[in-house]
Amino acid sequence: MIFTRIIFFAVMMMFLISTVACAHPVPLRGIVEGFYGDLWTLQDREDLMDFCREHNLNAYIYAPKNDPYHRDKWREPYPAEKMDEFKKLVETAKVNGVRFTFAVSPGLDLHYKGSEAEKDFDLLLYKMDEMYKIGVRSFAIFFDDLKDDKGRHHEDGKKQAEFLNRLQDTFHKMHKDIVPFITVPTEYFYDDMIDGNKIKKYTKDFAENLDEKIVVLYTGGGVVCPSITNKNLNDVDKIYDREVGIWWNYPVNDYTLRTNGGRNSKLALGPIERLPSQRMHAIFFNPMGQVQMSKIALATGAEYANAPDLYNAQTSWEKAIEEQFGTLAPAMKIFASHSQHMENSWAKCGPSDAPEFSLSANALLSDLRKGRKTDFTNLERQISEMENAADTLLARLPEKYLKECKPQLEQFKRIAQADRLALESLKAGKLNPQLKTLRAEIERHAPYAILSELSALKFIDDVLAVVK
Ligand code: 14T
Repeated sequence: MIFTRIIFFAVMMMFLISTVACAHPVPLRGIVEGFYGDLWTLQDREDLMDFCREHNLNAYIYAPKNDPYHRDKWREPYPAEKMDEFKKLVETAKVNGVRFTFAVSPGLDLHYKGSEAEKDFDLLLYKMDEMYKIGVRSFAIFFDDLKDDKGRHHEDGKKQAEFLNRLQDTFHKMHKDIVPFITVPTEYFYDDMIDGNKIKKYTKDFAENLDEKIVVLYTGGGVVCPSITNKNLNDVDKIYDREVGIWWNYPVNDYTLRTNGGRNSKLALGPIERLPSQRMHAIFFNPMGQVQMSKIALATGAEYANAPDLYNAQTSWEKAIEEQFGTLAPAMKIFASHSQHMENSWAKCGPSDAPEFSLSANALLSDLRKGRKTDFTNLERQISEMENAADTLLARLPEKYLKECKPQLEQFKRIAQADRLALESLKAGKLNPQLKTLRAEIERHAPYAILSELSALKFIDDVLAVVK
């Protein structure tokens, strides 16, 4: 009797698990090397292929904006030594179970009419055929970022779609074993596809004429945006009359200030979050130039893409850091928690930086303002942990990581030290003059390294505003 009950219970549980939270991986899931700035090296990419296998990611798109042969000089064929590199990479991808997609962005000056158009068509076909010869079976044509100085574009959706259809048809007649093309429209974020409640002409034309097999990627409501809901995704599925895919612009940081020796000043070290649980055709994460530091977000993205409805950003983030940093994980969690949120005038993505710190800091300041009993110990503990974390990481982080985050770690240490001086000044009711010097020092390094703007960094300025 008890035995049958156990069996019954087990079967019910399995049924519940399989219906309520069934893991349905996104069919195409991986990384798009699609950022501006210095390109990754062959070594970086091969390392990433390993990472993809380990994390069950099955796709990679080659689309670095600053590869001249990808965009600015797309008509020119790759030199022989570049083709050798591609050959190696395509083999590595295959060995690791990763679908390699070769992308071209011809939109800057592509011709759609007349003999010029025929020439362009043949050049593109030639370029793709060279890639076919070294084993590539998946291709993408991107039409993003074609706006002029006034933020307007002059693209014709119908012509683009017809061009793509014809290119795919012709290429498919040459090679039966290619998979459907992938594309990014010129209007690639939702707010740009609609005008009030009307679908804009370009998007309507592109969507209506595009071969139904072609995979369309879009970035969400904006280029870099905080979330995509199931409804958001559905709206775009409807426009394109297919299951579209997502090009997710996190942890990419190419839009933050670039004075850090060609690298960018803020690192996106948080988890992927706020993405749909509903079915989608594909998801590609656009990473940072800092390839190793990208792996925190990418590992969480992989968990998400493998089981969108089971995903928990916080636990996945902790697990990613533990796997990647071992004994240094506790220190890395503290540092990374201060460098998650990416925001400027047009971009916004990622969890708030160090929410616990800002909560404690704001509570402390408001207690002081209201003349209430204040507790300094909580913030004191957090600041000590920050200083220790910075020292530990600066001393013990392997070179491959340090190379990508040293300016930010040093800045983190300065901020923690300034936070300590700020707290002491608050306690004493009198400004420690060293705080101003250190604040100026932080400002001097800000173009190279920025973090915790609204949390640990803000606390310094908040204190400077109240203690004289
Ligand atoms: F293809 C698109 F989905 C896309 O995201 N395109 C670019 C991408 O290459 C870049 O890495 C990303 C983040 O900066 O955003 C797009 O590029 C932009 C978009 C802008 F609105 C760069 C500057 C902008 F002002």
